[in-house]
Amino acid sequence: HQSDFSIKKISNDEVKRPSRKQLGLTNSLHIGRHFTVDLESIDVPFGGKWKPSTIDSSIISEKIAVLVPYRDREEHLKTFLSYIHPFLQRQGRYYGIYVIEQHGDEPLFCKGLLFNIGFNAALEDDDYDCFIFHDVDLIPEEDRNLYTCKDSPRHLSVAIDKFNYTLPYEQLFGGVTALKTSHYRQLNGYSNLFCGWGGEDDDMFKRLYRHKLKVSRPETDIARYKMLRHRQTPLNPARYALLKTSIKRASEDGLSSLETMGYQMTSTSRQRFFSHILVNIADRN
Ligand code: NGS
Repeated sequence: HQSDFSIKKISNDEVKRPSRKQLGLTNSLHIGRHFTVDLESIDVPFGGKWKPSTIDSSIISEKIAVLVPYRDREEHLKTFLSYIHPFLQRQGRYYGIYVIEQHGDEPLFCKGLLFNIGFNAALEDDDYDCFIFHDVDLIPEEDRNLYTCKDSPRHLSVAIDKFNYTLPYEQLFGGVTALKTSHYRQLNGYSNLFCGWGGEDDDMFKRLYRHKLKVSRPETDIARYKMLRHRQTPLNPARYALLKTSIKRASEDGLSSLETMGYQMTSTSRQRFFSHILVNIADRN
């Protein structure tokens, strides 16, 4: 089913968001040795949801939602969208792209909270079986890296050019991951408490451990990614302290505590290449 995903104005805050002109530019994009993609040439319905014209039941009938937490990275978002749509279409996936954008007074970027909000919003839009949690700065290089969920949660960004295509540490579960809807619920989603760079993915790894869910990974010659260059975003000063209480917090901090988090969903709308969830997060201090 396709539910109504119309704009629901909740607050009248002055909202700074990328203009359509900025997002739908006609110029071409280059990434290192990659070929060039022209965003205008991408054939996807308004709102960034797509399905193959004939669903071959021998392939996969799964519906996947790609969640992209976002703030203030227009160039990356354009590049990401220009690569991800053709990539998922070549894989013949039924998919929707959801960009969850943070605005408001909170100075730090609260990725886990945005993922949890995006998870609920995407499920209001369609009955997704599988979620891909995706950093906007990671571009998959190999079509064989199938965006799908399996019986184990999957870590997909195994080999990133920045780390010479090797895994920096065995417990890494950040960058790009794939989890079944049922697993994400079981895990109580991400912690809402990590704001600023680092740690929310390590906290998630501990949640997986707590539920005895083993991580699976594609081969390093397949799960290859290009990381787009950017300045280091402000670190989360509390991340190491928070990681000491991961297991204790897991059942109360996450999807189950979203309502207490003091954010406002400013709007949900269909943009040219994605569905947009705009969230106002107030300063926590
Ligand atoms: C760890 C961070 C993770 C992060 C990983 C790789 O140190 O959140 O580096 O980062 N953990 C803490 O800070 C506690 S990367 O270089 O890929 O951006 O994902």
